[in-house]
Amino acid sequence: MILQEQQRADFNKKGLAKHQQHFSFLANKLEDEGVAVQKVVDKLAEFQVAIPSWALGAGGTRFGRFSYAGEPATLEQKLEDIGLLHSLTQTAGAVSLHIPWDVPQDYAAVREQAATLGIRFDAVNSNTFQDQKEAKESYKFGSLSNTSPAVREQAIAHNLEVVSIGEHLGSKSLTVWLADGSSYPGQHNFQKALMHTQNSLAEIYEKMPADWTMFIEYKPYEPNFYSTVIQDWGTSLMLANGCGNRAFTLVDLGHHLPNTNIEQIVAILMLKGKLGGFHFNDSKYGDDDLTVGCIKPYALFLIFKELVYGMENNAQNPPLSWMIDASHNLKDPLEDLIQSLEAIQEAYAKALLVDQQALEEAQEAHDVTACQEMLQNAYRTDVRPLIRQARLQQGGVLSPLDAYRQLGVRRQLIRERGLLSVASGL
Ligand code: LRH
Ligand code: MN
Repeated sequence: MILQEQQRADFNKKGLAKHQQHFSFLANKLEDEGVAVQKVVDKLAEFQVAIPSWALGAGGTRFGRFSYAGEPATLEQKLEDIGLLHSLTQTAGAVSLHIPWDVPQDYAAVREQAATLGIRFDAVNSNTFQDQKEAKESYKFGSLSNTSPAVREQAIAHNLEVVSIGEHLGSKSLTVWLADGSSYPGQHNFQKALMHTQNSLAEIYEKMPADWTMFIEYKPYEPNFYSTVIQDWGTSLMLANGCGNRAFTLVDLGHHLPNTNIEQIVAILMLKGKLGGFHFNDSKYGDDDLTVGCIKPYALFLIFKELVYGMENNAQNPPLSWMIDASHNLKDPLEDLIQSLEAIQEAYAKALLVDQQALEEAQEAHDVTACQEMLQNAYRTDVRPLIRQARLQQGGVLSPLDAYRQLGVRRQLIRERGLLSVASGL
């Protein structure tokens, strides 16, 4: 389903006057406080988040999966859905593919469709946490860290195949997440597992095109429940340093033990110039892959406060890859993604309101209360008129979720695809 320009304009007509009233009120207030409002709006307008190709259908858990009607059953239908998200929000102009869940059948056609929809190919993800039917070796006991050279070679070859698929689409980065680990004490030789992983990653890194980057994603547990080879940011950083200056860490918000100070990790990684990208989601307990900002919105704001500081002060850190990594067990996947995109833009907009210089002066003066108040004032600002203005500026709609519902998108998708179409992915 493609949304026509006129449909978006008609939809916006109703709310335009009220928006302009809200926007000018907020803009005047912020300008009085010294905020360059148009600069904030422009930054929001250029901010693009990659949509995970594996999260456009209903997700599931080991206790079951409840499919969602009208799911995209092909890569082409997934790109169509991302195109629709982008036409509504103007902030979803990229896709992150997961291989082999989304192997393009016709590269030229997929490239052309994506270009027409204004979607670029961000990082491609390898998958050595599931065995493929025709595979000679099994990843049951690990992949790049496996004690068996044959298994490691198979996993290395798969990662290089993923890179070549990405090359055909114009992607420039590979994301490696390993389920490798152990579930029982004594099962693993920790040192050998890490050395095999380092050497395997180095081999992939050496064979990647010279203009490609590697993102190494860490996770403390699941599917292994005693140890994970790449368990935390320090291990990911060490492995990235072991590969070279085109290897970086990837922070998935759900991959931290309870109460971990993720914003401090972000600050350290940016200072070291080794933060490559993000997988945005939210969680209450484990890697719950819930809608961004639905459980800990203040924590997300604090993370963006460090990202804004880093983007202004750490030229040594490359531009970041922004991606969502969520799983939709209960809600319409597209509505869930619209909510996540809104929450990400909101956290970013609030972080852009922080007067970094005034904050630094208060920090130097140990005026703790003033430091806290500056952050909370920014966080307590309703920035939604700024986000709407950025969308409007790019040709999007004022309220994507309302438009999605009022335009009956899901009903249309069900008419086109039927009730039983199932999307590949998690
Ligand atoms: C692992 C992970 C990783 C993906 C997978 C779909 O939990 O976050 O990023 O490969 O989810
Ligand atoms: Mn992830």
